Amino acid sequence: LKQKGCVIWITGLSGSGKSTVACALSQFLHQRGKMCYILDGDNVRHGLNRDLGFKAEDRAENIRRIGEVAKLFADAGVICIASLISPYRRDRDACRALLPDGDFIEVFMDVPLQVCEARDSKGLYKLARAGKIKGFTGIDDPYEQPLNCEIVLEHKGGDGASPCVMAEKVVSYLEEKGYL
Ligand code: GGZ
Repeated sequence: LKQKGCVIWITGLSGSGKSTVACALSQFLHQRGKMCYILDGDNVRHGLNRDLGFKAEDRAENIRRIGEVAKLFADAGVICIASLISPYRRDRDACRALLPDGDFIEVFMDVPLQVCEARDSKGLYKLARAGKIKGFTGIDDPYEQPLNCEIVLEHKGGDGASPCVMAEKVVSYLEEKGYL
């Protein structure tokens, strides 16, 4: 009996917590004996996508390739978690169109820019504000938030929503839809 694969596509600003939620989610899925695999933009850019930068056409190609690879994983029955900024709606929609209805689950990290910027774990926002990185998403490059995504993970002040709580919300969705 083949397990049912799908793609969990996590989109949001740099520093919004995509990778952290992806990691927590993959741990929950492993605990349940489900095969899953994380395709993280930042990691894939070191290998498969090392020829790509951050102009719109390069981001589009980064997203396209990750979408195609994610589809292969889903075809193989794996839950593939893709976490990348994927700032353009049309690029995300093109990935959605690769998969059968329901198998592309778009998750929006709804975290205000100010919160991401205050975290600035890699110091990239500071560099972008100083003009040392050009075309940084949210600063001088666009981010188009989803209009009709399957799941919204909202930032709440204080200890409102930890990465684990957010990942559990995705797990519940997968249960509800019969992927778990
Ligand atoms: C956005 C950039 C940029 C620019 C470098 N704009 O927080 P991070 O550091 O670790 O993750 C970001 C990563 C974005 O790669 P993605 O593949 O997710 O982007 S996209 O989906 O738009 O193709 C950030 C770092 O790379 N980074 N320059 N100009 N983020």
